[in-house]
Amino acid sequence: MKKQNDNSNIATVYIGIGANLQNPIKQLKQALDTLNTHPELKIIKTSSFYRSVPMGPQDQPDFINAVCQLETQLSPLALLDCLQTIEKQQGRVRKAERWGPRVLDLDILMYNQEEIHQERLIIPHYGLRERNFVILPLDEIAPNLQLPDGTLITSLAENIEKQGIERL
Ligand code: ROI
Repeated sequence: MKKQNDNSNIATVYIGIGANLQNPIKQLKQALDTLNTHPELKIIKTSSFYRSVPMGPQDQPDFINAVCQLETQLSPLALLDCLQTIEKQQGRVRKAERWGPRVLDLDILMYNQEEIHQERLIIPHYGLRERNFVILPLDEIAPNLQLPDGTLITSLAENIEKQGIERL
């Protein structure tokens, strides 16, 4: 029998987007355009853009950050491949320097309520709880979102440092 309206395998995913080189606002817009036109992805919501001071080495430009909510039938690893392809298309070169500047960073923050510990992929994203440039935009679009352990995004947002980040 033909399946109709079967959305049981559609995942709700949150993606973090960051850039601090080569006109970062343009890089974010272009990445969102690419995500939006990808046949396997559907953008449901996008946060405002935020300007944030760099976490890590300070001798690099400020970042522009945002998050978006997507629906997809791609598996976590297929989605990771897709995001890494977009990063490469926009000229990202992986450098040896840890936490250095980048043209575009696309991170899977959450994939449904799943916890994934694989060599290539840790979900929820390992830095999520500590990074105001992730938590504040997430709180803007999904305050009621819960981490797999039940922590509410909005309670993380209440307690996070708000210096060094500005909503644009
Ligand atoms: N710092 C900020 N503010 N925003 C980022 O997206 C970001 N990404 C990174 C490092 C270099 C850790 N610092 C960042 O990868």
